[in-house]
Amino acid sequence: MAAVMPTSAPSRLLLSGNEAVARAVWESGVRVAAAYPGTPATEIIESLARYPDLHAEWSVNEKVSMEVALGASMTGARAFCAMKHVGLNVASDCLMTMTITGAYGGLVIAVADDVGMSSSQNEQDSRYWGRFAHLPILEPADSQEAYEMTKYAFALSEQYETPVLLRLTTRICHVKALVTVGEREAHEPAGFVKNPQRWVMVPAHAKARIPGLFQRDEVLRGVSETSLLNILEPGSDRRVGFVTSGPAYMHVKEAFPDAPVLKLGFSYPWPLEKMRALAAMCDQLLVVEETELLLETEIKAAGIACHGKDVLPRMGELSPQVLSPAVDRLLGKEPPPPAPAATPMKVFPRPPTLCASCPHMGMYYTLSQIKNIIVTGDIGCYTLGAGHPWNALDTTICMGATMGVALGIDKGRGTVDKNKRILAVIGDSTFMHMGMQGLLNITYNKGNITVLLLDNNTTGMTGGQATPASGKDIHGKEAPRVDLVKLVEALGVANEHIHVVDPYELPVLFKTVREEIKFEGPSVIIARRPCVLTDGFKPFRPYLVDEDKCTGCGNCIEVGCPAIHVTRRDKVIKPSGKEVDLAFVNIDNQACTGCGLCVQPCAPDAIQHVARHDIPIHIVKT
Ligand SMILES: Cc1ncc(C[n+]2csc(CCOP(=O)(O)OP(=O)(O)O)c2C)c(N)n1
Repeated sequence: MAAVMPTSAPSRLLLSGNEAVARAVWESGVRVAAAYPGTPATEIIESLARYPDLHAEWSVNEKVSMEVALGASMTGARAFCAMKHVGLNVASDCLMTMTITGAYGGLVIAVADDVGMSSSQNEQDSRYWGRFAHLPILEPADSQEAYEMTKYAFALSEQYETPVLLRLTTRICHVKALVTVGEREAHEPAGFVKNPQRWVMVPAHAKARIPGLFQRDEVLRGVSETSLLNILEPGSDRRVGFVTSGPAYMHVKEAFPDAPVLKLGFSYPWPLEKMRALAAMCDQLLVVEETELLLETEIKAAGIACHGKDVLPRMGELSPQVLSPAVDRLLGKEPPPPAPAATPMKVFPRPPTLCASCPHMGMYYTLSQIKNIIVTGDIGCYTLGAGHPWNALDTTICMGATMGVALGIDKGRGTVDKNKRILAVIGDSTFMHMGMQGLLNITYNKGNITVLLLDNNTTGMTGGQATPASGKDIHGKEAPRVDLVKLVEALGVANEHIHVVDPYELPVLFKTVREEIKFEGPSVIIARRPCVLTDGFKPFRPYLVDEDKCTGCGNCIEVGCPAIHVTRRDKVIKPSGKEVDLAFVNIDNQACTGCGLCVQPCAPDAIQHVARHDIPIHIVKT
């Protein structure tokens, strides 16, 4: 388990933006903090869980985490939830009504946009949610600001009874800097006060509160106008002035240190008078915002001329290298020719792939060998099954979509697909998050689908967080463990069509999948083996290849294990005249953990255990 955070203030700590937010949440006297993991926000709650005197939890999804935070806020406690950008889509049903009830105890929502899509299925601009939900948005530009703005957000939330959105991006979340910190302040909740007009959102009550929402917008506009978080830096080179927020501010300062800048820390509602003042002092205005053209559109609507996405890209980070040529164009300068590309270093291609011995490989190897199937996928490490060498997934949309999409294909298919079997793949954490409803929908609507539930006992993709199916809580302590077989049965799958299999046992896997796809109705195959990166995984003796026996057939390569490498290629002409490629292999026994998956398709029996004395020290766990 992670070390406990130092709580007495050493005054300066080296913190990532995520850790700085966590520190500020703790110092703000928050009692309840909830999240579902998602890059780049995951470490906020992981870090927070290491502080004392507050309840931190992994909720099953982002909507639930927001509801938990709201419930705590209703008692007057300070509350917090964190999520990645797509998580806010999931939580949005709560968000859009929570904005009407407002907050009682300070309520802050940290949302982290994956600008540049380092680990997400899409790129989204969460600033839309602030506008949509009439919520103030704060945007830090570094770790110190992440800390300070988080603290301010709780005060703002309580003063105006509004949830506050803290918009982070990957760069803020993960970059470390020194942060001056303080101590935890006591914050005792006043208690839940029954008030149906406020907390029971039936139409009559909600209608009465909506005008308050618009009034709050106006009040917050005034607050933003005078906020010290919105800084107008006059600069000396007045040819182009910049409007910017978040980490883009740092990029502007790096590229144009002498230019006037309006830095928006309180970025919504934004300060109109300060904007006018900036426009008046420079020849042209450039809005540097990641990623959509929100400010630009609103500034233009306010009658202030500006440039933005006419010269800047609408996706990815706006680094100094991106900004400089755009400003050259505004100034009528020919941008300098791009520097001659350095000869790229020859690097062996390393596409993302599953880990050596990943239990998901057994399932994907199986699927890759079965013809006439359509396989819907979902989000997790197992999304990599769409790639080489398995090419086993036909769809991937968003968390939990696999079963809805599978049912749609089942019900929508015509004669062309009539004889195809449909399978839906999902991971255990994703199943808990949003998958259960999809399965219930399949059983209720009599879908003809085989669900492959890949239970690796963790949330692998985001670094191995606990789930209700892992029997551990956020602190690594024992927690009630949901029984997936009983759960699946309760969702309407007949017991004889629920199987628990070991994904390392290929013959059993093949047989079970083949049998269940013949069945006309819903079935679930739970492939159970712990993720190789978690404590639950126990390695076996590694293997290597007897090169005298290897015939170069390449069957083992199709398993997809990165511990297998090709040592030599050749070609043979078969008696039929057909030319066949051969790939002779060996196994990196530093990486191999002895799962035995590659041994099973090896016809010449060339894969053998490493002799005991050759076992590398680092994989021998006690
Ligand atoms: C709405 C949403 N929330 C969070 C994430 C981040 N995320 C991606 S996959 C995943 C869960 C993966 O766990 P699991 O389903 O158990 O599969 P594994 O990675 O262990 O194979 C999470 C939390 C996301 N992409 N979308």
